[in-house]
Amino acid sequence: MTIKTDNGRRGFLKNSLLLTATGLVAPFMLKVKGSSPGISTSNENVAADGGPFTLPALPYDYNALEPHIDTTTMQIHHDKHHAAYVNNLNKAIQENNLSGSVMGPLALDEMIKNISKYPMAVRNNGGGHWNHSFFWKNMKPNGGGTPTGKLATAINDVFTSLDAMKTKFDEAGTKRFGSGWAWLYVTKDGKLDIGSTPNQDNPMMDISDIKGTPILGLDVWEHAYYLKYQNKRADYMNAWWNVVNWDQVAENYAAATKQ
Ligand code: MN3
Repeated sequence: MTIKTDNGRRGFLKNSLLLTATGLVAPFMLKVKGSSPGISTSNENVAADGGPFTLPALPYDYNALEPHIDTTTMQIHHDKHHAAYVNNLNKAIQENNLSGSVMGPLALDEMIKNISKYPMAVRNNGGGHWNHSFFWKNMKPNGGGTPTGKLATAINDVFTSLDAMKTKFDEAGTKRFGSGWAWLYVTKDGKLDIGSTPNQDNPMMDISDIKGTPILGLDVWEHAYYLKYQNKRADYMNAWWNVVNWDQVAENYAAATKQ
């Protein structure tokens, strides 16, 4: 009986310590919950690890992009791959004592733009976090179709037609050897261009061969398509145009050409 009581006390003390720890990160967790209306519970796992960065919830259900992007791929891609980038970014921030200078999404942008000053783990995982957060918003259920307004005009001016732009974009993605991303981006001169980056790099990074502000990006890592499309990256890219969120791309274009 005595031993049981001791265990009970120890258990109580342990729980109290956990509660204290939870109390310390409570504002952080509340922020996560507030920014993710009713989709994934995986956010809380990431928040529990601590660190300045959190996994954003998908802006739609896992199955929302079927049949073009399958449910299981979306679950693994978001809950495992993107979550791992966030966790490993937080770890890299802690291990390199960078926490004082990194406080949120705006800081992530600044970090990405000056990535040559950071360790490789920050480049890979910070890039992974930025790219995937951007990628989810670039898609939506019943997407596809054609862009309108200034974006449509700019695409026609630079590439002659939407189809010609898609062909160039598809080439950038299929020709990327190994893992990487295809991008439609705005250059410093305010012009549209297309290119690709390796690994988790992107055109905002100061080390990138192509430079500018991304307005549309496609993940061509095998983890993004292998379950449904196996080795057929071109088929995946072709299907992906059916879920592109052109309203979001137009917003990105407006923001990128304002500066
Ligand atoms: Mn990915």
